[in-house]
Amino acid sequence: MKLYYIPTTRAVRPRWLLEEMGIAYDLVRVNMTMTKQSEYKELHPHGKVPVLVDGEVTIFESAAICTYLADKHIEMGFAPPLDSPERADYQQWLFYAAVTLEPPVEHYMFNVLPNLPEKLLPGFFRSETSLQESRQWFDRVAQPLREVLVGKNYLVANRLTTADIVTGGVLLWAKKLGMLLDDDPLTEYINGLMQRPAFGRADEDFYAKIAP
Ligand SMILES: N[C@@H](CCC(=O)N[C@@H](CS)C(=O)NCC(=O)O)C(=O)O
Repeated sequence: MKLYYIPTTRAVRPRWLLEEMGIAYDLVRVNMTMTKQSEYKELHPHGKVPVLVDGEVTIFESAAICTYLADKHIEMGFAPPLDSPERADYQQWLFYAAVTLEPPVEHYMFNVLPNLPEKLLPGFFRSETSLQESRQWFDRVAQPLREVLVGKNYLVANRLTTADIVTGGVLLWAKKLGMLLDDDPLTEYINGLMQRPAFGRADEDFYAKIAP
C-alpha cells in the first residue's frame, strides 16, 4: 500500500489513521512540483495529495481515503458497523468536518500564508477584513462541534473514529494558525488527539513547513 504524502498537508490524516491501525504502508514523499507532472496526474487529476494506492484501488480525497481504510478494516473499530445507530452520527461529523468546518480554516490560512500563488488567492481577497471574516465564519460553524464535545474526548461511540481524524486534521491547522484560544473546548479536544502516539508518528514534521 502506498500513500503519496507532503508534510503538514491533508495527507497527514490518512497517515495518522494508518499509524493508528498499525498496518504496513509505504510513504511516498512528493513535492508540489512532482504533483504537477503528468505521471502523477494519472493518480490525482488535480495534482494534489493525498493519494492512496492499495492493490487495484487508487483513491484520492483525504476523508474518502480515511473512510475507505476504516470500512475495509471495520473490525478495528475506526468506523461504526454499517447497521449500527452510530453510523449516522459518524457520517454526519465526517462530512461536517470536510464540507463545513474546513472552508473557513482554509480561507484564513490563505490569508496569512506568505508567497501564496496569485491564482489561489488574488491579492484583493487578502485583507484584514477577510481574515476577520474567516475567523467569525469559523467560530460560527464550530459551535455545534464545541457543544457535542462537552464531556467527551471523541465525537462518536466514545472511541477514536475517522470522524475524529478528519475533524482533528482540520483543527490542527486551526491550532497551528492561532485560530483556537486556550479556553476554547476545541483546544482541549485537539490537544488530547495530538497526544496519541500514532498522531506523533504521523505528524513528525507538523511545524516543519508552513510557518511564516
Ligand atoms: N479536498 C482534498 C484537498 C487536497 C489538497 O488540496 N491538497 C493540497 C495539500 S493540503 C495539495 O496537494 N496541494 C498541492 C498543490 O496544490 O500543488 C483532500 O482533502 O484531499
